[in-house]
Amino acid sequence: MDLAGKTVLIIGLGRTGKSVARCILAHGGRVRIADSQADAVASARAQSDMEIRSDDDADALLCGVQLVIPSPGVPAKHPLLREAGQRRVTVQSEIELAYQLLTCPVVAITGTNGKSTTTALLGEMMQRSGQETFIGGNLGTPLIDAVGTASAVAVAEISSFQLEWVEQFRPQIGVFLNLSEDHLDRHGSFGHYGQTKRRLFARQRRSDWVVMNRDDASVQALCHGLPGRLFSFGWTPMTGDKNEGAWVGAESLVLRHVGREMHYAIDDIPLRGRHNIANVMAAVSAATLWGVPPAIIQSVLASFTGLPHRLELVAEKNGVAYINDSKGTNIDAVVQSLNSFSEPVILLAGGVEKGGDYRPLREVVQTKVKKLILFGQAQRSLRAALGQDTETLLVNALDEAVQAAHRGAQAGDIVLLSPACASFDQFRNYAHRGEAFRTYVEAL
Ligand code: UMA
Repeated sequence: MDLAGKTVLIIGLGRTGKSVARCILAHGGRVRIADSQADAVASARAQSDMEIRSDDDADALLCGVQLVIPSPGVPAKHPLLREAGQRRVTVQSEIELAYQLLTCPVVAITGTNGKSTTTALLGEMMQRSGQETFIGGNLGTPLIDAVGTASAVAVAEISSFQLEWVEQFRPQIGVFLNLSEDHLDRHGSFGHYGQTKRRLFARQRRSDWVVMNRDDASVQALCHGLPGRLFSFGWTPMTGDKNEGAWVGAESLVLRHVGREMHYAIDDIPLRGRHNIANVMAAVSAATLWGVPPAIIQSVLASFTGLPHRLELVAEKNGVAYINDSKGTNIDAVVQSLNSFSEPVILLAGGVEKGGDYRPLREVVQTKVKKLILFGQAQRSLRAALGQDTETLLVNALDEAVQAAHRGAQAGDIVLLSPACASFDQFRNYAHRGEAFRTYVEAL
């Protein structure tokens, strides 16, 4: 992709937009940026000599533009994207542009839950094997930041939002972790959400790998007919010596590849929950296919303690553990998190709904949750769906939720923030919500 002299319109002035702007300028292109937030536009204009405008004047914004890069948070129905389509201006996602400019191979991880943990784990394995490894994507640092670095490989978490405008994007290894209802407000239906995820693998070649969760029926169905080679992980052993894959044996994680069987101790992995063992299987599979030596894989497994905001122990007070799982932003993530505990749980949930069906939470709430404390916009729908299954309390905000949990908790209980919703009604993002939870807990 030759950007020299081209005028590129970036939609969104967040992390992605800023990184894309830097990259285009570095490649000799001209940048125009549009954002829907008037105050963000005004303050950015004051600090930059780039052309930054509000997003309401399509004619002015698209005039002379050869390429449009929407940020992941910008939906395909955005008027500027529709107008760009009518004018036949090329639209590409940030990861597509990054892929076209990168000189190193990409390993990409997608799925509904566990992406960040798997990306961080796999990235560390590759890094420790001595390869200069970029680790980022939806995880936080946009993939385009890898362009122009000395990275030998880029390991990227990829969301469905980032896959809406890809054409050539082709990871040498793509990992498909799982699929459950999420982002239906954006994608319209579960079917469309799944098909968008599938685009990560659509351009792979026969020599590339698809690492897939064979226990997930939706993932299996979507992997049917892909061009890459399949390598699967799951809970049940693979039968027949010739079948390659990863599974959990009596005492260890077993991986069979090119006639070798490798065994990894899993009892001492410091990650909580069955879902995390699936993430570990995925990371170990991809690392093995990449050629990371088994000794390095084992040593990373023994030392990896997980990421912030995912089942993160914040404090223990009077025998009560306070756990920050602010990244539990969809229903299945909360089911998995609750299933990680045998102790009684006081669950703090709420925020902005994403269009999923809360019923899959009912059984686990009945068996694990002694009290449900609900806050934010979704609190009434959550109460309608789950209120009959356990004692339920509605509060205005997270600080009140933490205080109410503290009053009702006994030694041996878990207070878990795992909201099942997005954070944007009361917080900047899930990390901001998790940090607020930590602050409120520390103040108890
Ligand atoms: N904006 C508009 N018009 C719109 C929507 C947004 O102008 O219609 C503007 C906003 O005013 C704001 C900017 O766009 O100024 C924000 O862009 P963005 O929402 O795409 O956010 P970024 O800061 O670029 O962060 C994005 C990802 N955000 C989303 O997908 C919503 C980050 O994932 C990611 O870490 C980052 O790129 C780097 O790759 C966050 C996320 O919530 C963590 N992801 C979802 C998830 O994990 O479930 C997919």
